[in-house]
Amino acid sequence: MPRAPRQDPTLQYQPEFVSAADRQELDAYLAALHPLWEMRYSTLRPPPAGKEQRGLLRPVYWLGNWQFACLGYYEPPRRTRDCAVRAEPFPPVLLRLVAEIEARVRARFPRRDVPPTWRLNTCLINFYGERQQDGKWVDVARVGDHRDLEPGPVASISLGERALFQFVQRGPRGAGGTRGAGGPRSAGASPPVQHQWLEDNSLQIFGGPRWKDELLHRVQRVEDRHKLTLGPAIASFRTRRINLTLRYVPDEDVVPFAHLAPRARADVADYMTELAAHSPFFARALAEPASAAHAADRPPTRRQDQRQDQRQDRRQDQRQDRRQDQRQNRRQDRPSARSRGAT
Ligand SMILES: O=C(O)CCC(=O)C(=O)O
Repeated sequence: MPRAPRQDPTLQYQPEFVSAADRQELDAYLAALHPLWEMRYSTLRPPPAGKEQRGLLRPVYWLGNWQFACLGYYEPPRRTRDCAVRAEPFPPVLLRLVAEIEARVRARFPRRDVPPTWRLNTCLINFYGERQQDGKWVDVARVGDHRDLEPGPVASISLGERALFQFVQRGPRGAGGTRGAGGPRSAGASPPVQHQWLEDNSLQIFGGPRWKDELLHRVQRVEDRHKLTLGPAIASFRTRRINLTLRYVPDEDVVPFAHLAPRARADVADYMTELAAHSPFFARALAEPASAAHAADRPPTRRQDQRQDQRQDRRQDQRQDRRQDQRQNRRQDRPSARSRGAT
């Protein structure tokens, strides 16, 4: 299996990125978090046609903005409203690490691959491990094939047991995933085109059209060599790896909980209540009165919900068709590798 090309600035790997002192600070910060087990779809209505309700494979915590799975993940230009809910700021140790990563990206990435306003203002913290289900411990330490749709490079810091991270070709339309902490396709379906073992304290950065758009990525498995139990304590779960994925969501797309549309607010109210029980930030957000813009709105009826889902599905299909046509046209216009070499 090919390893990451070392000269490509849009795919970087650095072992031992996190110093011992920063690691200690990170561990203390993480140990005090209260991650959530989210459901993939809203529990207030049936899942979209052809989809099944399910829990995510792992508990998560978001910083900067929280992309609740049931609101659909941030997916510009299709979905940018009411899906990135303002969340707690980064702790000082993460701000320092982020400054270093941003400087590295600006120094090494081609300018065309870094949007002018790009900065790492969003962090998804994934907790990987095994879960107790019906009295048995079940390994759920993986993520299915998906893309991260936020604009610009994505960086990820790995802590704990090492993980096998793979890039894979996108499958035929409809078969491959777009997004999701949990992944629409199970890990392992298609052969990898690139892999990297992500070690304890390492940093990986990827961006540009190849790694962000053309390929999907996944976490195939996480080793269990050291029998680690990382904090925080999570009921019926043993964490052996924590990954912090850093991304960029434009500020104008991050919405305070009080400004969410009524349907979205209702969808995430229980999660907000759970978060608020452990976090002054979320307690304040929950106590804020709903924005005047939405206070008078009624939640949509079930039929309106269904129509909206259908419209979104249709628009996504049309966009995928267009993208596929464009790719095909580009391929036809392009001289083949051999003919390029001959000119
Ligand atoms: O855990 C990792 O290394 C990657 C996580 C990931 O792919 C994601 O959060 O989108």
